[in-house]
Amino acid sequence: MKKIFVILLCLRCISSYAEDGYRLWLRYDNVDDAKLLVQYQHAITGIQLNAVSPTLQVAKEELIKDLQGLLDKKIVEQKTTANGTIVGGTPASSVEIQNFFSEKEMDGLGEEGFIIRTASLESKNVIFIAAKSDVGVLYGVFYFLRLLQTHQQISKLTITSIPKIKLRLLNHWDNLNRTVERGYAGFSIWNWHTLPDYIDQRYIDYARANASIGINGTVLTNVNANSLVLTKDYLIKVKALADVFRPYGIKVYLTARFSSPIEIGHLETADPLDSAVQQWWKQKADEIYSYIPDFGGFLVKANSEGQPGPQDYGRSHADGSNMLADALGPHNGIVIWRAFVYSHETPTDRFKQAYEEFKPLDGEFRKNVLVQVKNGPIDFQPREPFSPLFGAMPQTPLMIEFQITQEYLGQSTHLVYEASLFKEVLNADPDSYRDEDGKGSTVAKVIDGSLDHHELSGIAGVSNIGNDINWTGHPFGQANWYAFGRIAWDYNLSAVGIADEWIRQTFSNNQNFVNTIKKIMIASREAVVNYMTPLGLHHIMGFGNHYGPAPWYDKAPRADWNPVYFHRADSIGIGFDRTAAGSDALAQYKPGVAKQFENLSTCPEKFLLWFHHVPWTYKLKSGRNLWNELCYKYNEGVDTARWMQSIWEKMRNHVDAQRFNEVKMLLNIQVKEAVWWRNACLLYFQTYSKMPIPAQYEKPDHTLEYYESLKFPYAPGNG
Ligand code: GCW
Repeated sequence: MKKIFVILLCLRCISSYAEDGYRLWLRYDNVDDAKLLVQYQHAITGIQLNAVSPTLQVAKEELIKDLQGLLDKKIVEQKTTANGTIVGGTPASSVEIQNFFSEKEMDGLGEEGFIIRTASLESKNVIFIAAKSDVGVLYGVFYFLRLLQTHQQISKLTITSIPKIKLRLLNHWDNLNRTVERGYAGFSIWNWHTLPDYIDQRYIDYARANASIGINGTVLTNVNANSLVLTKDYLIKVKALADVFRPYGIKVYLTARFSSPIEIGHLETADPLDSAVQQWWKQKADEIYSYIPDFGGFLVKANSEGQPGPQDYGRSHADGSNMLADALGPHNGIVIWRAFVYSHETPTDRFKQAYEEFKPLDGEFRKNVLVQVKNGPIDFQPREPFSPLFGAMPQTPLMIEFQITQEYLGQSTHLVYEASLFKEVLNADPDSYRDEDGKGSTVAKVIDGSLDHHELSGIAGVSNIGNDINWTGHPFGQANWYAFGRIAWDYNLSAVGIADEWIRQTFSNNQNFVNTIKKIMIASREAVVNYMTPLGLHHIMGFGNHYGPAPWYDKAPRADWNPVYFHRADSIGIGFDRTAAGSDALAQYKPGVAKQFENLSTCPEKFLLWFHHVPWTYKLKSGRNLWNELCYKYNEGVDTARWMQSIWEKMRNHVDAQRFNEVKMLLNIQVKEAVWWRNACLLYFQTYSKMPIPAQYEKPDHTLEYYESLKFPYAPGNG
């Protein structure tokens, strides 16, 4: 007995000291504030949750297990309601809930919302976690657990929470051979080889983590798709994953390679207007639904970067997506068709191509098609203005696609908190965005369907998850996964507020620690913009692997893959003229936005070089000329990275040794690379500006030739 006790004690020591990050924000360790712990222990005496479905079973197990961890006491099931009972369920599973809540109140919660409320039931103080649907209860349970993990008061709770956006999806760019395109956290977590017979515990923990933040769908495979995943051998594996995820409210989606009828169906064409092709997809859909009755649908990248598509047959994106939509429609499946297209042949500004391609198709898509648009017009740069498509297709439900994986944001070695980026786009230009609708017509309201009255609505994040022990490579990468889910549920949450909850759950509730780390996280997004692409520079990274700076690069097989195409530096100035005098991309925005951006003096300086070719001597608001401002910004970025590094050093006592050291080493890399970006970019741009780097700034410690000579043949993420 004594021996067992000692072993248990040791296990606890290990788990509280050797933190490898695997537990994410779902740690549920003892509440370490003694006073609060006693309060919680009194407030919660047991649970009543009738586990009549797999989802309610999961909710109940989660509640029992996690409360036990948090409260350091055994959580019992109470047959009769007592003071401190948590009463969880739906009107169908719980008489108490059916009696207490009106039908109207429950209906108002929709398919996923929930209520958490302290109330008096037969003169006992209880805590209700109630929903109309089982998954709503699960979401409520996770929300409630979060309150305890973040040390909130729970004596008077009146919470009603309903997601604003219907489809909240992760997009995995995972290949069947387990490499991950733009994945920086190891290999794919889907072990296709051992599926369907072996269910890795990670699949279950993945589902828990997603459910805890309200993510309700996952696209398992890369948009650069492999048609094999649609063969029976793989569909059986997909079914096994769908079965694991179902209780957690997560639907499975697949990417559909447009040429599949040829590759695996042995047809001669994939023409969407060919009846044999249409029939093939119908049968394929029937087959998929025979395995996975709640299959979500297809995500498609077509006629983009070499992928096959309807244009190969002279058909439009609408023809292609509608054909798939017709196959999935009878099963309530949907098609998510990506607008990330730009063609080899088209010589126009790449910025303009998605809009030119898709805007004319507005109104031509089936009801079960969503068009998925990247947040910005180019490609997930550290900062992009919002895509003009968000104002241009009122008859089509548009999904927004963010990239959680940090392809252009330091990959998995830089601490960059992306909530600020997500929020910036979703809140974009409320006043001027849509003149006819006036104030408040934000991108978020396009996305949630409210502005144009769409039933379907969706938001996607390209996953940063891999099989690294801590899931995301960088311990702070977890915060971006977390923030994506939280914002997808409620885009009104603030970046600071989300950081606050994440830090408390992931590390510690120590107020000093929480406040300090929040500052780092919030500063980190602007820092990466500054040390990589200040003032609206974009797409100046290394070719292929997208690692490190390469503003000089001009050897890509197509012009619009070259950094020089985007920055256009010359002896006069730098930046891409997208006004009427240049590519006129600005004309794609509503007049209010276009007007603001086209005028050099009203264009926000953060977007300056996105829209203007600006003379080196042009005076900015700071009083500095453009060259000096560039020097200033690059140095500011480096300074912020160093500041983050020094602040983290002071946090040693608040963090377990393992994660402390991991973050410390990564911050060292981040600082090194920030310096590299600054030096390489300034030295290169200086060859055009011909102006000195002002004396107050650190001088580059290498030559431009040195930076240009660096090669990284095995940098990760190329898939
Ligand atoms: O950002 C670019 C990436 C490609 C990616 C593509 C896309 C999946 O560099 O790796 O391909 O965008 O979004 O389709």
